[in-house]
Amino acid sequence: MPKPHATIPLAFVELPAATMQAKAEAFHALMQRRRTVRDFSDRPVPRDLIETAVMTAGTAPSGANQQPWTFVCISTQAIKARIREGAEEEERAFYAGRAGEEWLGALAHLGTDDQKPFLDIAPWLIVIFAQRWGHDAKGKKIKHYYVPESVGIATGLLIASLHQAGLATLTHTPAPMNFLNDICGRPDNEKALILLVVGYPADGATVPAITRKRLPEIATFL
Ligand code: IYR
Repeated sequence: MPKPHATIPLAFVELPAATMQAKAEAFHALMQRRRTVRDFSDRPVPRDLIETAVMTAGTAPSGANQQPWTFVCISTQAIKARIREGAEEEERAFYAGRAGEEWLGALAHLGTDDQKPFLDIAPWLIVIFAQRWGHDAKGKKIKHYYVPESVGIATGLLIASLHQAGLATLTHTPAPMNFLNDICGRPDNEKALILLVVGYPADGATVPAITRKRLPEIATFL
């Protein structure tokens, strides 16, 4: 059994109660403006911004602190074009019937189809891979714990970071996503969970007129 880590003091900053509420409200107002965008501009976004947002994602809690994520950040036009091709191939089958009537019915209101031009228009694609298992220092296979939970939290932080930095995102999930292992050069223990499209919205971009559930619909207090 490895020994527990040495400990260090927690860098905790206590805030006045009124400041806490004000900060929570300001952050809610900021996040309330986040929308999933499907019309992207080709305007470039500096790599530094993407690197910083990925470092924020990497602050997420994870099972046994295994940090079981790999973020593949793509701005190369030829690679984005291959991803678009692969995604549209899967999506054609999906919309032609593989999804089934119930699923297609559930997303009909979004107006999506098998055309994914944003995949080679937006300046960045971030493919988020979950490491289903890992390797120890000796190369022996080791189990990872709470992988989808950990990678999901990291992705949430990534989306929040990019949004607050002034960028738009789209959580895109062509199904299945195995074609991304090949294009991104990732090993078999990694599974692509989300393809995040990142950039500026196109001029005049519109989004569906949908609303968010209100507090009583999403929470109970006991
Ligand atoms: N992956 C497809 C279908 C799709 C599925 C759901 I659930 C959505 O919320 C949106 C789309 C596509 O991207 O078109």
